[in-house]
Amino acid sequence: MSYENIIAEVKEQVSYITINRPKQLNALNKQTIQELSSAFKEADENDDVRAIIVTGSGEKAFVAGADIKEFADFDITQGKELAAAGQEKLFNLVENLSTPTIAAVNGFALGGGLELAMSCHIRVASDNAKLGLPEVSLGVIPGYGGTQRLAQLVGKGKAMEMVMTAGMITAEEALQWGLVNHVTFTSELLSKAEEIAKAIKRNSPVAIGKAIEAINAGYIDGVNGYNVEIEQFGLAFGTEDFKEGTTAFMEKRKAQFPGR
Ligand code: DAK
Repeated sequence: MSYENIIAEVKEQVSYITINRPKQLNALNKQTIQELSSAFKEADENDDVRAIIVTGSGEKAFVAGADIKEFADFDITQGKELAAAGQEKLFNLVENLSTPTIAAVNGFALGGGLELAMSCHIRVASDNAKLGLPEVSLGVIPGYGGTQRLAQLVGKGKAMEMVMTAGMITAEEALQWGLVNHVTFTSELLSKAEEIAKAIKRNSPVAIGKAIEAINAGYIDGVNGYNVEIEQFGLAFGTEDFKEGTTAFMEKRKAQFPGR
């Protein structure tokens, strides 16, 4: 599929999705959210793709937030509808993909940009990255899952402070707070994300999908994560990947997982 605001390509079983509006610091307008949604779905449905890396074009920003010019004149109903649609279409979609997603945060990750990074399963940041949820400085609150996912990642107290002050934290602080998994020099950001993707590629994609589902289940209200784990654990025994993984171990060779 061809896109206007993003670049999507697959190399060596990794899907690279690059948000490409550098003049607007890759701000997320409606069309970009739609394109990202399609690209993530397309990558997840491609059996050849074992990991997805999402990043921003240029050296300055991952994503500097939702496009302020677009939502400036919204009313209450539009705000609510668009938050619900956006969460469903992109942010919840990404969090629940069975293909691992890695955000390579190359600069500003603000508002909707940080919310996108937080929807991903893993985050790597360049040392010049600045992260924040500045929504209250505009008179709104984070609307793409930020109030929930930030508290899950850094704890309630730090989330409260970040949201209320609308301040930005550095990559190093984000690392200390557990908001990102790794910090690298800017020039090494993509290779660090690729190194993680490479390690993931060695393992069973079916088992990874089940593990993602079980981990996420613990954060869904009313769902018992342990029960989901038991269910998914049991189902794993019926997969070709399980047969291949155990056979390869006994034959002292590397497993070649069929992904079924
Ligand atoms: N939206 C639109 N344009 C943006 C933008 C954004 N979020 N961020 C930057 N730009 C544009 C600037 O307007 C500027 O465009 P020109 O003036 O050159 O045409 C260009 O990108 C370069 O930006 P600056 O000149 O400002 O660059 P600086 O290096 O001086 O500053 C900055 C970088 C990141 C500190 C600054 O650009 C900045 O403060 N940007 C805004 C950050 C921000 O507040 N982001 C929005 C967070 S709130 C919703 C759901 C969710 C949300 C909203 C609605 N609904 C469901 C309705 C979420 C909201 C947010 O994300």
